Order: sequence, then C-alpha cells, then structure tokens
Amino acid sequence: MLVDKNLLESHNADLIAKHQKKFSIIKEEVIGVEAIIEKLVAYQIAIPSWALGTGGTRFGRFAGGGEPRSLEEKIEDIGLLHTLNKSSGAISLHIPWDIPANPKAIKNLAADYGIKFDAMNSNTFQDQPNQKHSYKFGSLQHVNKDTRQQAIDHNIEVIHHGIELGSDSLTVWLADGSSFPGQLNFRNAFNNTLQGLEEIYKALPDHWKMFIEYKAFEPNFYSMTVGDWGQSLLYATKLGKKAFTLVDLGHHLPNANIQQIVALLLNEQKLGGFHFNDSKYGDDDLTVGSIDPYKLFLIFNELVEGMDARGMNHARDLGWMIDASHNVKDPLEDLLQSVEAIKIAYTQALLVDDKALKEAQLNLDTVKCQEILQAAFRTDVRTILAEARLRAGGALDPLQLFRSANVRANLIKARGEKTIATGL
Ligand code: RM4
Ligand code: MN
Ligand code: MN
Repeated sequence: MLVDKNLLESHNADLIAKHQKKFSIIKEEVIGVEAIIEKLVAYQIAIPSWALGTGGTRFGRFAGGGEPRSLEEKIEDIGLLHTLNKSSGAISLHIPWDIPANPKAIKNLAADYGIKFDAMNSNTFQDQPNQKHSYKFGSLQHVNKDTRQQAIDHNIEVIHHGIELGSDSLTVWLADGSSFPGQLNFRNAFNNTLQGLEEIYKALPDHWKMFIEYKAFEPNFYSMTVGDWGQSLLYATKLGKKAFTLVDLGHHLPNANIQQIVALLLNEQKLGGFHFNDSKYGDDDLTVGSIDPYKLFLIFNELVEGMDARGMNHARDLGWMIDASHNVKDPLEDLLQSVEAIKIAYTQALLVDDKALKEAQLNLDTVKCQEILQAAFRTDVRTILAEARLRAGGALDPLQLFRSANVRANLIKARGEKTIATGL
C-alpha cells in the first residue's frame, strides 16, 4: 500500500473541522442526502489497466516516470486510487497486455486491495509477435476465414482468462473497417463479423455479458464495421440477451446527442456499459468532465431516469469504466479527477426533481424544464462526495493527499524514470 493508514488519518484530521461545517449546511439544503450518500458509497468505477501510464499520441510519447511495469504494479496503483477515493474498486484488463502468469496469485493480490475484475478486453487491433495472420485488414470481418478464426479464438481465450479471475463480462472493440471507398463489401463485412461474434457468444458462461463497443472512425476512416450505436444494437439484438451495446463517450461523430442514445438503449434493455472520457474533437480520451461537464450531467440524468424507470441497481446493473489516455498529466492524478467528475455528475443527476420535471414536460413548460435541470447541475455537491468518501474510509481530499504523500516521487524511486505501462 503506497499511502499508509496513519497518513490518511492525519490528512482527514486536518480537514475534518472545515468539512463538517460545510456538510452541516448542505445536509439541511439537500433533501434525501443520506440516500444519496449510500448510493455514492456503493458506486464503483473500474480503472482500465492501460490508463495507468502515459499513452502518448501518434506523434510521440513522453514517459511520466514510475509507471507500473507489470500487472502486479498496475493493481498496486489502482489499490492506491481505491485507498484514497474508495470508488475505484475494479480493474479492467486488456489481453494480451495483461495475461496473468499466475491467475490465483493475481486474484488474491487484487482482493487484498479490495479490487474486483471488471470487463475483460480483447485485442484484435494490433498484431502480436508470432501471430500467424495479420489484422491489417480487419479481424472478424476479414475476407480470409483463417484470420477470422484466429480472432474468434483470441476472444475465447480472453473469456477463459476472465473466468479464472472472476470477471463476468467481455468487451469487444473492433478496429475493423475500411479506409477507402470500394475496399470492402459492407454486407460481407457485417455478416462475417456477426458470425464471429456468434461463435464468441457461444463461449460465454451463462452469467456473463458481452459488450459490443462502437466507434465512428479511427483507425479506419471510410467505414467502421461497428461504427455506431445502431450497428452495435443490431449485433447485440441478433446475438441474444447476454449481448449489449457499450457507449464510449469519445466514439461519436461531433455533436452527437449521446444522452438520447443512452435513453433509447436503456429503454430497449440493451445498454451494457460505459467508457467515460471527455473530448473536444474526436476520440481525445481526455479527463472526464474536463471539457463539457454539463453534457456529462445530461447523460447521467438520462441514466438515472432510465435505470429508475426499469428498477435497476445503479451500482451493479451496468458496467462503469473509465477509458482515457494521458499525455500531459500524471495518470493517477488524472484518474482521481475523472472518478470525481463522474461522481459529481451522478450526484447532480440524483438531485434532479424528477416529479417536477415530468410535470413541467406535461405542461409544455420548457422554461421550467431547463430551470429544474440547471438547478441540479449548478449545485456544488463536492462536500457530499467527501462525506461519502469519509464514511467509506477514504480521504477527504484524495488529490491533495496524493500530492502531500509524494506518491509519484516514491513510485519513481521504486520503479525508475523510464518505465512503460501500456501495450500501445
Ligand atoms: C479504443 C477503444 C477501446 C480500448 C482501446 C485501447 O479506442 O476505446 O475501448 O480498449 O482503444
Ligand atoms: Mn473505449
Ligand atoms: Mn477510444
């Protein structure tokens, strides 16, 4: 453990008086604050194993120092985040980047930190050393049957790794598509992909879910074979009740109304999970809430309304994950900020006066509808989050403690200046 208990306790002791003063005010103002705190304590956000180091861009990568060099060190880093914020109790692995040499030992290590194994991610967007068939022209869509079979086999292998670790979902993101008109027969690409997904689906244990992640562009720029939520929903519907659509916030064409997509997918019981990040232009993978926190709030407003309409459990019934990349920030600081932003938006959505909003909608009172939403969005809920963290045993101010405990400097001392964490 990188921040010891005494340090955490003295950090909280320093801040407690000021916190209590603020909380005593907000608890009078916010109706149902206790129920909100309970929901916040339960709500965990999975950290992707590849976001613990600097990702770089296609122009270069600037090593951050002290990055985790192994799966064990990745778990250690997430353990640290979870110690501080009590909200990062899960890890999402990428295979083959994170193949556990000894699954039992890895499972025990994660359990020591209170960390579960979230969705497993397969990788058919890169060629691995000694791989027989190249994915340069796609994987499940490929014109060559053997290449398709290799991609199917890889996904099934990922499921097996996940079973050993106690995960219960597989995320399939395909880079498949085409970069030039005429390169691909769209129908054949779709049908090949569907057939491949069917084979993978057959290998899923009964209690598992399969998430089909879509992306509008990149690495292919003319067509993507799972290019939008309509295509993902088509695959998921054809596959069956264990298959769902996964929404990555950065995977849409500019200005897409993601809140509406989310509402409709929930309505169809086909929303499986989320990859949170923020963006200004495309798949920028920036810190959650750093560019457009209002949009994030509007998405959460649909999530909360839609999940409540279906009687769903907010913490358990969807997969919640960050998918970000870091170029200029310390990855761990960035992740602390992202988790905080997600929980802020969630809390604000819980504050929406749903009854009044529905009434205003029926009365065609557009002005009132906006007032209701923005009243929730403009509430400063950070003290509620801090109280939830405190009750769960975390830090009142995780970022401040991360800095005052000199975590990064200690990591550099232990692991070195030039380490590489991701497989990208
Ligand atoms: C993709 C996509 C996937 C992630 C990879 C690394 O753009 O978002 O979810 O696994 O990047
Ligand atoms: Mn993603
Ligand atoms: Mn992405």
